[in-house]
Amino acid sequence: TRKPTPEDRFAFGLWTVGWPAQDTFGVGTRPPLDPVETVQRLADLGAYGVTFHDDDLIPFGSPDTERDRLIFRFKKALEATGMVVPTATTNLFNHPVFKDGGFTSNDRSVRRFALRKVMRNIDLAAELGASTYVMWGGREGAESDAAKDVVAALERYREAVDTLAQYVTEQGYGLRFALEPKPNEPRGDLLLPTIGHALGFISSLQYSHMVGLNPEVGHEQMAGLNFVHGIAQAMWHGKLFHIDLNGQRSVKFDQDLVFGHGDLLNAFFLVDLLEHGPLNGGPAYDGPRHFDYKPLRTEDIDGVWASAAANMSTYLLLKERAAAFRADPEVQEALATTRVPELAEPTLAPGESLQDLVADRSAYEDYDADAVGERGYGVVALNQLAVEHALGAR
Ligand code: 3MF
Ligand code: MG
Ligand code: MG
Ligand code: MG
Repeated sequence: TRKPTPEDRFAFGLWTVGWPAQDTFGVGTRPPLDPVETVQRLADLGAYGVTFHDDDLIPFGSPDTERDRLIFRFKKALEATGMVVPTATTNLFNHPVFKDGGFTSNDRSVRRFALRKVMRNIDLAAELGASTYVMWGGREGAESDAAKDVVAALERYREAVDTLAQYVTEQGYGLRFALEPKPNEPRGDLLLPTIGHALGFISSLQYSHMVGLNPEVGHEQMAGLNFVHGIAQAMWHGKLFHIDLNGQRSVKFDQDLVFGHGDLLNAFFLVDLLEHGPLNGGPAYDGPRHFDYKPLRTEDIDGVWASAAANMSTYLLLKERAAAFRADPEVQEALATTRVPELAEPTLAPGESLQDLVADRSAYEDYDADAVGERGYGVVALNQLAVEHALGAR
């Protein structure tokens, strides 16, 4: 195992370790956790940050005096431990009022209530020094194609995000938004189901410069997608503002397993990409390493803290393995064989015009496509080197 330090910038949502493990088929198996205890325990384990939905910290409908009291003791725990709040978010999915959505409910009064609920927690997020505000549209979706005008819903979603960005701008808060895509669950189909859908949506915003993504490992994998590819595209757009790390075993219900307890090899390449940036150079990820997982329902409270530690240890172990992979001269050689560095070369030469390309007989008329088609890329050998590094065999 590896023990983290605050410099590793590991963060957890209050709702992760605090999940009492109720599910669709059974009641909770653990008592609720006090957020103050969570902050202390996570600090002891070496995390640097804690994140929350408004309702994780202040139960829905609490009177103002109770709200003030809960915030006060949470702040004291942060001060005592040195823990930070890098990110906050809003619960727009638990209360029955949101059963048809928050920003995209057919009921206009619900949409207005949702906006005000978010604004209120944005004020708290700014006060606590958060720099990212996450928005996961848990109830933004439908089960029936008859009951939701998806085009109108997207228009309302856009209105909501732009209105909140305007609010942040006018208040002078140093916050950016990170949208979290998910294909389904709890709704039958969710809006902004994947990284790609969300990127397209962001480009339609008036405040698009303030809005990026908070992709979650399991969410893309629930859609059968390659998470590393999704993260690479988010990076390419400059939109990887935040990340939710966890594990998922294939296309099924949202498992929220410990990081690395799903597709371990994809997790290895993910850590490599986050820590080192793309193979041919480019910025690494510099945000919090945030875990959004659920301790298994089988676990007692000791198992909860063991699972929190497991997330961080697995990340650090993969980070070590990824560093060894990058530093290995055999890997560098294998990368050259597969022509990975060549992909960084522009397809047209510097200064080459379109006319030059059309006139270049070596590019087409004299090109020996059959000979090039016969050549192998050595991908399996390279991949095996990665597997051996991931297994600690090199
Ligand atoms: C659900 C999620 C959410 C979001 C959270 C913060 C409850 O699958 O992943 O966790 O991450 O709302 O954005
Ligand atoms: Mg999940
Ligand atoms: Mg999440
Ligand atoms: Mg999730």
